[in-house]
Amino acid sequence: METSKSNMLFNAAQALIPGGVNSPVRACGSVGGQPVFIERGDKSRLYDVDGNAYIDYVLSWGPLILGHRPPEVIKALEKVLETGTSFGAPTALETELAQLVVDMVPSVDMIRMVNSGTEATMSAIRLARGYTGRDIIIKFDGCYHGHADTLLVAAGSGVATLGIPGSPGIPEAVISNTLSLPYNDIEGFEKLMAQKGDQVAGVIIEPVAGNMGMVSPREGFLESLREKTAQHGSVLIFDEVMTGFRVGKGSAQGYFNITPDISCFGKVIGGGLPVGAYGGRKEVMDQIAPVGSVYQAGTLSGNPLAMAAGIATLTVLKDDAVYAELDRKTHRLIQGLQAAADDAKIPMKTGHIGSMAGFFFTEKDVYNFEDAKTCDLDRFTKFYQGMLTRGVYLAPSQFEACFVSLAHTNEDIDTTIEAARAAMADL
Ligand code: HOZ
Repeated sequence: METSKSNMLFNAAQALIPGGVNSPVRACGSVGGQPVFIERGDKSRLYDVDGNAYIDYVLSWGPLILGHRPPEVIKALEKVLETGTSFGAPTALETELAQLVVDMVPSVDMIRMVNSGTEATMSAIRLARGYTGRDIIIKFDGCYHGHADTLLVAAGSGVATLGIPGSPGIPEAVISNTLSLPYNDIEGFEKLMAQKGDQVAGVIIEPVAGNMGMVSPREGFLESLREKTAQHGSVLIFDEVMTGFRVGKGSAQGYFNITPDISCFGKVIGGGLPVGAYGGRKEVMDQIAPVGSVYQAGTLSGNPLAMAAGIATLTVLKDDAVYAELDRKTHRLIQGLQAAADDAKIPMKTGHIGSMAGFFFTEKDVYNFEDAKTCDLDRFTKFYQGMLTRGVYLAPSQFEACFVSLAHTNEDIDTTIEAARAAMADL
């Protein structure tokens, strides 16, 4: 595969940007080789600077549920560009996007726009602590809620990819009130809540974990979080940055029929532009400045370009038929990958909820981060490289998820499965 231009650009980037990237996982360190530099995207495809084309299952790590350059989003951005790019003052677009979210997520009465998933979860934690007057936060090993100090404890995604326990630069005092338990550990959670529940400000969870590979909640797990937080007056925070508007029209909370107190969004809600958001009941959100005294701010929060992209995206997603199509395509992909592994007698566990998917090279079911870490990471690396050279772009880490867009065709899916069959022959 020709990569000389990518290699040249990567060398130049490394002289100026740590690791040559603006976010660690895309350096491809854990899967060997070097990142390809992208020239453009269109529909389901990425095209790199050396002319290689790829069927894209990263989709900018989830935001591009309509695919690259969907006409609805491009048209909305062109319209805003006729009036400006940012004003630092309210616009009707912010209210329009807020209304779309409130209409699609019944647990959300009010919502605050920010610029990333990290900002959304960081603000949600501060809100939970301000609303309850308590300090303790419970999270779950392998969940990644962005890189805010208080949440970089036993985190997934890039922290897991790089194999680092947390991060230097975070004082022990800052994380002493962050307690982390194994994902799906109902007994451990209920024991901890029995001991400390009345001191717990909030419990934050990825309702479907997507940053340790894709790991689904066991039956009763989310229900236990809801029951015990309500019992002890703690705030239940669903980090739906990845699952929001991805696993279904009502997000994961609609899929599992659980009502959190605060929801965090990102990725899809921005349609490819930088948007994060957090929302919940009015009683809780009224604690946020300027109404309440829990402070959070952002120069580019509610940026009109980002709002327009989010509005255009969610407007398409209001149609139930869209989710049926996304689910059908993703099911076709996952079924095909599983059949390919079974025929090649390669132990592989696959799964999807809506158009969020994942796979592990293992014969055991994966219920938590420890299970995920014991999967065959060498085989993942070989599969990743085998798929890349065959024109299929997967997340360069076992500890990420895959995504399908509305732009993916049956032919794309079938081509992917053929590539997987060929790549598995080399495993
Ligand atoms: N948080 C991103 C995926 N879950 C990581 C993206 C990157 O490091 O490039």
